[in-house]
Formats: sequence, C-alpha cells, structure tokens
Amino acid sequence: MPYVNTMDILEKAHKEYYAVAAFNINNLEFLQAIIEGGLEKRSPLIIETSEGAMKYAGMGDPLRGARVFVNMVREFADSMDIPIALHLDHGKDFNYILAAIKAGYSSVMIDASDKPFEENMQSTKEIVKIAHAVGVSVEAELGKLAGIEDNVVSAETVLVNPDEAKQFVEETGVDFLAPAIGTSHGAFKFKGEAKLDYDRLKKVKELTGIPLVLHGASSVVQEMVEIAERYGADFGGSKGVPSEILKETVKLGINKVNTDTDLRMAFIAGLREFLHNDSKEFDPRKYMKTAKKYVTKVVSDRLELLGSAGKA
Ligand code: TD3
Ligand code: ZN
Repeated sequence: MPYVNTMDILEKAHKEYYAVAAFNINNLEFLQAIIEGGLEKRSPLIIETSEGAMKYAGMGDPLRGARVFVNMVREFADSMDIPIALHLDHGKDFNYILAAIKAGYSSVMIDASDKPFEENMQSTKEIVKIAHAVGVSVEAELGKLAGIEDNVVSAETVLVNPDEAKQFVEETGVDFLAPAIGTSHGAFKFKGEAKLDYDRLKKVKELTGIPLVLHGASSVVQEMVEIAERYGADFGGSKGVPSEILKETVKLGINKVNTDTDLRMAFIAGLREFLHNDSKEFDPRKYMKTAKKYVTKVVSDRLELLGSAGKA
C-alpha cells in the first residue's frame, strides 16, 4: 500500500470511532520496529518526527533531515501492504514546517499553542493555506500542555476552551486538532492520580466534528520500566496515562494518540538487558535486537488497545 495522506487514515478512524497511534522516530531502527508492529496487527501507521529529529537526521540541516525521513518512510510504505503516513510533530518554526512540506511529509503540525489565541489562529491559517495547496494536511493545538516538548518547556497547563475550539476550526480550516485536556509530555505526567477532563473533550468533539489528537499519551509501560531498572536505570516516580483512560478518550473522540516516551523506554529496557547479558557482542544489528523487539511489543499492544488493529 502507498504512502498516504494522514487524513486518509484519520477520516476513517473518526467515522468508526477508533484511534491510530502516532509514533515518533529519530532513526531507522525505531521505524523498522514500528513497522513490524503495524504489519503484525494489520494496522495503519502514522510515523512522526519532531523538528529536533529533522535537524538530527540531517546532521544540522533540517531540510536534508526531512528528506531522509521521507525517503525512508516512503520506501517502506511503497513495498508494504499497510497504509503509512509521515507527520511533522510540534512544528513551531515556519522554516521547519515549510521544509517538511517541501520534502514531502503527509501532514504537519503547526503548534502555536504557546501564543495568544488570535496569533495561534493566524499562524495556523497561513500554514493551512500553504499545506492544502500541495495536498498536505494540518494539525494544530489549543490549550497548553505542561512538560517538555523537545526543548520547549511549558510550566503551566491551560486546558482547551471548547467554544474557542469551534471558532478555531471554522476559521482556520485545520484538519485535525489537539485539545489540551490534562496530559503532559515525558515520563512524569501525574504526581497523584491520573485524571483527564472528559467533559471538555466531549464538548470539543461535538463542537468541531473533526479528528482529535491526544498528546502526551504514553502509558509509561510498567513492564518496561521494571526491566530497565533491573539493569541499572532509575525511572523513579515515572507515571503515564493508564490504558483504561486512553480507551475512554477514544470513545469520546480521540483519533490520533501521540507516543514517544513509551518507545524510548522499551528500547532502553531491551538495550540494557542485552548489554547486561552479553559482554562480547559489538555488532549493532545484534545488540539492538532485544531493544527493537520490545519497541515492537509496545507498538503492537497500543495498536490493539486503540482499536486500529485489523483496519489496514
Ligand atoms: O508529541 N509527542 C511526542 C514528543 C514529545 C516528547 O516526548 C507526544 O505528544 C507524545 O508524548 P509522550 O511523552 O507521552 O510520549
Ligand atoms: Zn506532543
């Protein structure tokens, strides 16, 4: 199946009330491990990269990095029989967003959520105009997530205002929207009990009627934390969004579930385990084997949980 527009995947998920996980990558190995999970579960896949990943892969040149990712993802997509899309996550810099569009990403996020509402709307409108002209779909964010986005730190959480969401979608023509409902990025999401604002989510879905995105959605899989810690890691105090809560958000209209931390944790768990048990191996294809296997496991479980298994 081909390399597809992200909206082809999300429209279907939106109509049938399931969600597709969007997995962040920085390199080939994570991509391979994710695709393995997608094939196993017969699920559509959304691969995403940050601006930092573009710079990293391009050895300092984001456009070159964007091309590296497009070429990699397209090559796999063209020869696999599941739909795969490539998305720019948290685009904040117009130069990076334009580079992603130019390189051939399926969709981009314009994240001006840290700006005042009107300014967010204006920036989103501009990107929508450019992106739509070349068949690229667009995600925007309303409200603020606490935590770390690449190197942008936001201290306070501001939840989405549903009426603003309605106006925002109508005026910008954005294709899918990330409403802040209480999650945050990274491995330390909740101090106490995990809690999200379901009512707010429900209202945003009713008022906008478009696919919705949950950011900061990693579950911080306990099994992976335990393996990593058994072999020397210290992830004390880490906590993610429990599976049951994710399921509930999907029922209420979430269609794209952004996942980065869970894959990073699975990879490091597998890498630590392997290196602990084998002090002689130095072939990267071999010493990353367990790491990739654990990433695939986390991916497969997530696709099953979110309801996209069997939808490809
Ligand atoms: O946009 N992302 C991925 C990048 C955030 C930095 O980890 C998410 O919303 C997923 O966040 P997480 O940390 O829950 O996987
Ligand atoms: Zn995010």
